[in-house]
Amino acid sequence: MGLFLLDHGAGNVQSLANSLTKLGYTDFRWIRDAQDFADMNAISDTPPALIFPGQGAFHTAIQCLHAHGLFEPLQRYLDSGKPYFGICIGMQVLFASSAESPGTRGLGRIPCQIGRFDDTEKAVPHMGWNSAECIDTSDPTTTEGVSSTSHYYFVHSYCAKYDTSVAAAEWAHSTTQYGQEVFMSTVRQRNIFGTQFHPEKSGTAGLNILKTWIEQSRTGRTFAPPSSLFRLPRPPKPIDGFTKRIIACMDVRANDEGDLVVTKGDQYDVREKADPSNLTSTDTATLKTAGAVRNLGKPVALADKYYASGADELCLLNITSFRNSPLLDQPMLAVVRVAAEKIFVPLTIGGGIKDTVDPDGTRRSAVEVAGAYFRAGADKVSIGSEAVHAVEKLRSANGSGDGTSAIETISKMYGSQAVVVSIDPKRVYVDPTTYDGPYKDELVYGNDDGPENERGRAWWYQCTVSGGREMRPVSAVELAKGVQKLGAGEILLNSIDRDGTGLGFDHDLVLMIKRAVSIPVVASSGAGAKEHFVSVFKETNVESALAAGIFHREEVKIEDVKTAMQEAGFNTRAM
Ligand code: 1PR
Repeated sequence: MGLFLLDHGAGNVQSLANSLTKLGYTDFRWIRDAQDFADMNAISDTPPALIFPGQGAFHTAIQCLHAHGLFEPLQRYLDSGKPYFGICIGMQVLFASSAESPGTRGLGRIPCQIGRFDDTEKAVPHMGWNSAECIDTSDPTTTEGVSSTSHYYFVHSYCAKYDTSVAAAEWAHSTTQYGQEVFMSTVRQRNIFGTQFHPEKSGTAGLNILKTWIEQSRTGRTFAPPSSLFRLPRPPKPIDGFTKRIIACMDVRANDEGDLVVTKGDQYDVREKADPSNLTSTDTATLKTAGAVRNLGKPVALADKYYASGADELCLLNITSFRNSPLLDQPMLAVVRVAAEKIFVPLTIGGGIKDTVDPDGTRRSAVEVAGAYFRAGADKVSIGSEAVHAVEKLRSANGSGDGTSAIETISKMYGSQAVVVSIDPKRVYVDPTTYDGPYKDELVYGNDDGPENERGRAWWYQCTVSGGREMRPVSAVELAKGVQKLGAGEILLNSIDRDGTGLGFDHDLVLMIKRAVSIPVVASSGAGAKEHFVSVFKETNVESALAAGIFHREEVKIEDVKTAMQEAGFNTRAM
């Protein structure tokens, strides 16, 4: 069997290539234009099998298929009866149309329209790990390796609702519940199979699906005609398998020797401090390390370790990107490339996602910089300082984006699910009896049972840029609302006051931002114990929580956090 991957030009296809390499299928070829399709039979001495991976907007995918001359050859390929596996957008294009792009016609294989998730009672996009339950489990050769005891990684705002009264339900192979909505998580009929989730980002469970499909395609599938495949779909079981995500974050920068290391700050200060009470005039070792950048390990080795111990997602932040960071000189690109070859859960890369200029004077747009990270294997990019500047501009333009910000250009090209905004808020303490500033409605009052330095005080959350070095006249709430409007798909919510303190997440801040937006939020900064994860999930209903220091110093293991969450009744991802 010849294995082919369709690259329509606007998706992250590197992750799939890495997964296949990991599984030992290194002899795949890319299909990028009509000629590649025409050559398919000639260059393959055995029957072909085609995978179409991708993410992003429906109209972008269809437009790209047309623009590269791929639409008609793909239709003919599907007609030929040869095996096809569509992933995420590669599954959605099989449908007649999508509410995401009225007027754009899909491949029309599945006779219904893709709809949007309802965001009144849950965050949209549906981002994270969920279960998938096969409609018919009686014949193990038709499950394609999809197991109801596993979790798979989803990231999408539009879905094929599961409705047994319409003909499209014949295509349902497995269903998934998100909130109160049930949708088709996999479709299958004759030679065509598709997953709404990303098997290439779903750890071992996802790799198993890819392997099962390739092996079945290789040994020759027998495809029953549609009529005999049709079984009356039974009503889906109301199982909400959606899990809370645990994210391990690595702040990366060059140390004083020029080596790229994972560091970790206290309230964003990443340099070792000398404890004067321990210093003597002869204590040269302590004097030497004082002021040095803290070194907690190598980025790829740590990423590998966290993947193996069950992290649901990993985040790599280049924390010195506020300096000039030309695309040609981004050491993080190499880190991402190597990490993505070993890690099969989502990878977010942040720092320096902005318009930049190479040393030779070549201008690089933020979308080009992001594209370089996606091609290296990143799944999402995280934008910090530029997001603040974009919302300031949005405010001065009376709330309308002009389409030029990094958030807008990247989400248009790669989909909003690929754009995370990292917020670095810092508390501004005020006297509530005299405060007359614009953020009166956003004041928070310290609890009597909270940390000592907060009791009896009031504050609002001000946004910063350049890693907390500069305060900007924007509140965290204003920023969150603004970036959602501009097209961000997720918020990574840090807290400079809590970072590295181990006091627990800032629940007031998390609740405030959760209420302000309908996109998923990641609670970050301050985790000091496994109980802190349980309490932030219980008290704020946030979708995911991130920690750095306690994982790097091995004070708490990811496995321990997940056990505590299960004991508290939360769904967690099965490895
Ligand atoms: O502004 O788009 O170039 O992005 C820069 C990125 O680098 C931003 O995401 C910003 O948050 C991050 N950053 C910049 N300086 C620092 C610093 O620490 N000096 N790190 C920094 C932000 C915060 C979290 C940390 C959590 C959890 N780090 O990443 O991992 O607070 O820590 P904890 O569990 O140990 O408390 P741009």
